[in-house]
Amino acid sequence: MSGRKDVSLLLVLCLLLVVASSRHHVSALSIEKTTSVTGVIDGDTFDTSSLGRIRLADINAPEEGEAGYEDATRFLESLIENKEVYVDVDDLGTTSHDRIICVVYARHNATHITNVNKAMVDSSHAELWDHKDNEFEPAKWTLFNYYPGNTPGPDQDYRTILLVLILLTIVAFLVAETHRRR
Ligand SMILES: [Ca+2]
Ligand SMILES: [Ca+2]
Repeated sequence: MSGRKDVSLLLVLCLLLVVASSRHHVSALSIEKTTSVTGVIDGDTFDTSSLGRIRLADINAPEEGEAGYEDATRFLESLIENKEVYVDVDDLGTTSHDRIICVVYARHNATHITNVNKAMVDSSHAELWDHKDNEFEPAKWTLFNYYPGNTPGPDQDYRTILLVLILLTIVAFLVAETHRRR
C-alpha cells in the first residue's frame, strides 16, 4: 500500500516537473533571417553580409548633417556593429530606396534579444513613425524578447536529466512492487 502511495506521489512530482519545464513563453516574434552587420550608415540604416542594406521599420533617425546624427549612428553601432542580428523582414514587401524594411533584434544575453528599432526610439536617438503600409505595429514592441540561443542551456539539460531520473525511479518502484506481490 505504501509503495503505491509512493508511486502516486512520484507521478504527481513528475507531472509538476513536466509543467515547470514547458513553462517557456511561446515567443510571438517572427524572425525570418539572421545576418551579420558589416557597417552602420546612420541611426536607422545599416549594411549586412547577406541581406544588403536594411532600413529599420517605423522609426526615423537624423540624416547626416542633422542634429543628433553622430550620436544616433554611434548608438546603433554599439548595438549591432560586427554582430549577428535577427531580422523580421516586412511581409508586405515595402522598401525604401532599395533598402528592405525590417525589425531587427540583437542578442542581449543567453535568453533574450533586444528590439533594436525600439531601443533607438527609447533612447531618444530616433523618433517613432508608424507607417501603415508595413506589417509592423510599434505599439506591440517590447525592448527585451525571450529568444534563447540554439544550444540548450545548462538549465534545460538539468531539467531533462532530472525528468529521466524520476521516470526511471517510477519504473523501478513499479517493478519492485510487482516482484513483492509474487
Ligand atoms: Ca516578417
Ligand atoms: Ca507600421
